[in-house]
Amino acid sequence: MNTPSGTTARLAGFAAVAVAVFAVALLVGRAIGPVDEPEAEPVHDTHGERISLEPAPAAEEIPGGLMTSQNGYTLALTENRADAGSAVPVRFAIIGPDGAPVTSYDVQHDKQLHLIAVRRDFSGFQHVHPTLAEGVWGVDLALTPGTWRLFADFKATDGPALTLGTDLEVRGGYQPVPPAEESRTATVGGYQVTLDGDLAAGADAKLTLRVSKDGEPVTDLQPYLGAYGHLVALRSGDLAYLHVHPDGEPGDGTTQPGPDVVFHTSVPSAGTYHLYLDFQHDGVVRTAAFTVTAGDAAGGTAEGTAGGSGHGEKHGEGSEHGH
Ligand SMILES: [Cu+2]
Repeated sequence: MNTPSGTTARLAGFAAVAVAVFAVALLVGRAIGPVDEPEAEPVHDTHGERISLEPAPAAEEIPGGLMTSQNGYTLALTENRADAGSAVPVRFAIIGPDGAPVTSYDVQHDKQLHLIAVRRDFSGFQHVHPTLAEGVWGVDLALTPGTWRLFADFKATDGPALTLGTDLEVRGGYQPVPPAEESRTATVGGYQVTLDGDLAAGADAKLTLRVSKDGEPVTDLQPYLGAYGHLVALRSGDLAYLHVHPDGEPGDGTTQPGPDVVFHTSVPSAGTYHLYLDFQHDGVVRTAAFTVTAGDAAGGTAEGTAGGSGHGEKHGEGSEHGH
């Protein structure tokens, strides 16, 4: 099967890939930065060869969470297998460029490290803040059987802001849930949250999340980790991770504590995204979940969204967790 010419073709293919990877590395090196900081405008090369109607190379917008190791830092679970349960201890370390667990972190959004855990079929989501003891982070997670993706969002002192991802296999009878339908209304703990706005690949999108309770707009949201809301977007398929913070900050004189929380974000490609909004009210942090489809860069809507918004019968799942 491996004829010499086939081998040559394959080698040529590898060379092309190597060049592409190198280009990606360059682009990432330039574009890298905290994914969660709202940028005034998306990073776009304005050199002549890129001013065209062709879609820009995807490499420009490589999101976080896809890699276990990056820039010399590695997310290492103490054990990558776990039992199911409502409070399963999970421990991990961030191994630094020197091969030792990182013990010094910069605080970002009130915490040294943010851990997001999501089952790969999107049937579970947790955003928690582990505690650090001698380089080892520990936290209890509520885990159901299946494969969970864990995202560690952190900045080691003197290191870059990173989001690393790794898988945790949870034992037991795994029942994958059906793919979520488009859903722009979430009900959680007596609250209803609606999502307005459309995602488009490579283009800035304004998303407005409105929180109400018993039919009344909630106008006294509480700051949670320095904002009235935190939005995590995960791409269907590979769980590429985007962490978005809203426009304005509590106490800045203009930002209202609800009912609307406004986000600006740009997703890297067309397709389905799962969005999770953390918000705090009456001392409890709740998570509202949505599923939306991003259109292509030209502003069109990807196929499969003919049902339109608000059509899905299946409302976003929600969760409550105290902090
Ligand atoms: Cu966090």
